[in-house]
Parts: sequence; C-alpha cells; structure tokens
Amino acid sequence: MRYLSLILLLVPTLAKSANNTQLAKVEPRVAVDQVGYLTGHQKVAIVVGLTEPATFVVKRLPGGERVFEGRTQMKATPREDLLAGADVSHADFSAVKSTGRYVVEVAGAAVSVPFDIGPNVYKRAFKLAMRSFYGQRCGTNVDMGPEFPQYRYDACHLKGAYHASSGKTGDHPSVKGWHDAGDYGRYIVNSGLTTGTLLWAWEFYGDKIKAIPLDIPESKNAVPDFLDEIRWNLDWMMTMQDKDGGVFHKQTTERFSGFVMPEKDTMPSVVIGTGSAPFKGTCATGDFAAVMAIASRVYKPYDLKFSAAALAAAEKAWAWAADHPNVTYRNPPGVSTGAYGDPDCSDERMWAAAELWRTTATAKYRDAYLEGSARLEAVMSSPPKAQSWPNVGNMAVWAMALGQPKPGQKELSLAMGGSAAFYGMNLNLPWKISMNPDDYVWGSNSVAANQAMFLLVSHRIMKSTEDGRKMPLDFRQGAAENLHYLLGRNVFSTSWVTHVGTNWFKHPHHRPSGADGIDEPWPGLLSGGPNRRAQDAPMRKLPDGLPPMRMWVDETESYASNENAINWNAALVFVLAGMLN
Ligand code: 9MR
Ligand code: ZN
Repeated sequence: MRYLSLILLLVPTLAKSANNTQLAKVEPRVAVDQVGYLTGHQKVAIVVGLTEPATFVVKRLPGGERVFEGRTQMKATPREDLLAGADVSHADFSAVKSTGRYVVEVAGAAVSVPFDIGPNVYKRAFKLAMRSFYGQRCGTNVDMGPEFPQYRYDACHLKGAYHASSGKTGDHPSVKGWHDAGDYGRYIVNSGLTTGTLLWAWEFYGDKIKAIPLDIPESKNAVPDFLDEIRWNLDWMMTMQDKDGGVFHKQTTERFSGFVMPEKDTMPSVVIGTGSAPFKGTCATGDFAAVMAIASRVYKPYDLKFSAAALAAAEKAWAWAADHPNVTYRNPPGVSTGAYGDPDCSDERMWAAAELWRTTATAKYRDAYLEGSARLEAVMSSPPKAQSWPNVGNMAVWAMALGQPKPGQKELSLAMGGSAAFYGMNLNLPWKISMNPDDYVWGSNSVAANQAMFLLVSHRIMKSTEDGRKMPLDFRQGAAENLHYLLGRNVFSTSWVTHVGTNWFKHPHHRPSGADGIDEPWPGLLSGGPNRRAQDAPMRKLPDGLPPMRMWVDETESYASNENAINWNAALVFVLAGMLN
C-alpha cells in the first residue's frame, strides 16, 4: 500500500522529467510558413532549440543566392514558453520583398523548407482547402482528379429514414450534404457555422474567390464553383426542416462505421431527433435560420427561386425557435455518433435574428436581437473568444455590425476590443499567435483559424468607419500570423493541411484516407491539431502532460488531435480567402 502511493506520487514527477529530457532534445529547427509570406507582410521564421543568438541567411532558390543576412533574436526559454516548452528564437526577414522562392538557413543549426514570397502565395492552398468539401460530399460519386486521380468513391448513404427519436416513421429521402469530418455523419449544428462561415467568405471576398475554379462537376455551369459547392450542403440542410419549421439535429448512422470507404458503410442513415416532443432542437433550428438567411442574400443574383425558398425556410425556422427558445439535444439511447450537444441556444437564435434583420430589414428581427444583446455582449466581452460550433455569438454581433451602413458603437467596440487583444498576442508572444494554453482544445487548429477570422472580420468592420480607417493597426497581419502557424510555423515544423507545403501531416483520422489503399491522404484537410487533454481513448496515441502545442500526433487513431472536420476547414478557407490577391 505504501509503495503504491509512493509510486503514484512519483508518476507525475517522472513524467515531467521525461518530458523535459524530450523537450531539451529538440534538434534545432527552422519553422516557416511552408506556403509562404505575402510581399508587404512581416516575415518571421521561428527557430526552435537555439540557446543563443546566431546568424541566419535567406537564400533564393534555385541558385542559392544570399539575399539577406541577419541575427536571430531569443524570445523564450523552455520555462518561459508556455505553449511548447522550447527555446524559441525569431529570424526576421521582413525586408525581403522580391517575389520568389527561398529558404532560411541558421548558421550551425538548420535550414527551413522552401517557401514563397509574393503577392498571391495562398491561391493553391485556398483551392485545395475549399475543394476538400467536394471530397466530403455525400450521396454522389466523387473523383478528385485530375490533380488527384485515384482519390474517388461511389455514391454513398443514398437511403434515408426517420429514426424513432424523430417522432416520425418511414423513409426520408435525404441526400447530398457533406460528411462532417473523418466520419460520415451529417450534423445540422456543425453544418451551421461551417456553411455560414463559407457564405461569409463569399460575401467578404467573392470577387477574388470567383477567379479560382474548383474543378467540380458543376464547373461548367453559370454559377461560381464556390457557391455550387456550398449549395450541395444547403440542399441537404433543407431536407432536415420539418413541416412546422423546426430542424432535426442530425442524420447519421446509429454508430460510427469502421474505417471503410463511404459506399461500404451500408448502415441506414437516419434522421435523429431529441427523442420526445418537439423532437427538433433549437440550436439546430437557429443555426439553420441564420444560414438560410445568408443564403437568401448570396444566391439572389444566381437563383431567385432558391433565394426565396431559403428566406421562407429561414423565417419559418426562426418562428419555431422563437416558440421553443431552448430545446437542447443529447444523443438518444442507442445513438453514439457525434452529439454536438450545446446547452445554450440563445446565441444561435441571436445569430438567426441578426442575419434575418440583415437580409430583410424587418424590425421584429432587429428587436429580437436587441432584446438578447445585453446577455450576448456580457458573454463576448473580455476575454474574447473565437467562434466555434456551440458558440456563434460573434457571428451575431458581426452580422449586426455589417448589416448597417455604420456599425453601432457596441458592436464596434466588441469587435475591436477582441481583435486588439488577439493582435497584441500575435505581435508579442514567442510563437506570434493569439493562442492561450487554454485554447488547445479538441480542434485547436480551428481556434487559431477562427481567431484569424475574428481579426479579418474586425478589420472589415473597422475599415467601414471613418475613425477606423485612420487606425494604423493591421489586423490582417495578425490573421496571417495564425495562418503561418497552421502552415508549418509550429513546434513540429509541420503543415497541418494535407498536400500543402513540404512537410505536411500524413495520417488524418479520415475514413476515405484510411480505407482507400493509397499511401497519401486526401488533399486540403486541416488537422484538428494539438489537444491538451489526451481524449483519444481507448487507443491513447496522445502523450500525457506535454506542453499544449506538443499534444498532437500524426496518427490515424488520434481522432482527438488529428481528425479533419468541415467547420475547421471552413475557418481555414475564410482566412485563406482573406489573403488572396
Ligand atoms: O469538434 C467537436 C469537439 O468540439 C468536441 O469536443 C468533440 C467531442 O464531442 O466532438 C467534435 O466533433 C466531432 C463530432 O462529434 C463527430 N464528427 C467528428 C467531429 C470532429 O472530431
Ligand atoms: Zn455519404
């Protein structure tokens, strides 16, 4: 007994010293954004593992001509670096401005992978990240050729039916939609923020997005590819609305399939409800209303009929949500796919109100927003939080700000306050990102991306006011810093987007990637990223107790750190779109 408690006492200490040895052993590495840097932006490589300043050179490829020389600056010791527990230095080569391909070499230490500098370096990354949605399509055969010719599957999940928990019986012809993630479920709540984010990307950056073809089956029609792709999911979402306006939470199999191709998952795909009246949920219905309200605006120039149908669906959903202010969802007995259970649906209703106000200018929606806004603002003010599937309050506030000729003072200060805090971190912290140790949750890479989106949206809101235009802050630069982290400037020196950069991760928890017999994974997928809690039971691939940024493994089984998901990819698409020229 005494020994046992002694051992238990020692375990954490042992783990810690083991970690420290491991941390100390990091070979010097030069972590860069493996895609590159925009011409006018700050350009910093993060050097890990140097204990004193060193000389570095920037060489232009292919010849190796030395175009810049500088000295690294120490930023943190392992003790000071709360994110990765490493020696962190910066090599700042912002002065390099000619378009080209380069490497950064640190004397006696290491050399980076090659990267580009130029005015439009993120175009391919944007295309692959967005095209990955095509690779998530349900209900049709998918073929990622010509660039990725063997990546294909046949039409899947064509049969739909009502589950007992929906209060209905019989078939439900529900096709289309995107598979949520590495699994084949389709979930309205997660589709909500995903589809809303993508539609916003279009509203913000449509002019630049338009110029980038996605090579999808609809590429030859008159509608921009980006909107064709989103429509695939909107059409499915429409089928999830009940006659009374409420929207069912999800359509999945009762449990997750094995690692098989989608067409080999032959369990019935069922519409799942809350298990008792009213069967639909408020979070799903609120998200749906918000998304359809945006869709009504976005598709108006291309498809009047659909635009009107989307608005009617949104208004009906809104009315249902107003009558059922907080019907929450938990998996009914026998169902073990993702829950996306959110205990508080007020932010979803607010987002719906704000988007409907923006689309229709009808006073009742503005009034509904104003009624709930004090609570929302209290939640949103310091510390600022990135939007996430259960937390769409930011979208509500921003929609309100963007929907008026001049944003209200409150919305403005919320957006600016949050961004100033994030931006300050981007400027000052050793890793130049706006991530706190607490931000390393399941899907932390989407926190980085959504914080970047926060900065980009605030940038737009700021520039819409006269005072804001005069402000010298460049929130776009802050957003780019978080993007650099995702594209390789992290402790692993790994790009967290498949087929993007040089040293990109190889083993997403993604069923088609695991089951297709091809070595390399599907393109354009963002890894969920480090998760400070080792939540990947029972396989337990994640280490214990390392600093948060190191809690990631490139292993298929690590679903809690290395899955892909549509909401995470959507935030990435938004940020990449914001960086297009
Ligand atoms: O992204 C979700 C994360 O916030 C939750 O902590 C986690 C556990 O509930 O679930 C994540 O979502 C998963 C969903 O439930 C099912 N499809 C895969 C999603 C990504 O891992
Ligand atoms: Zn499917």
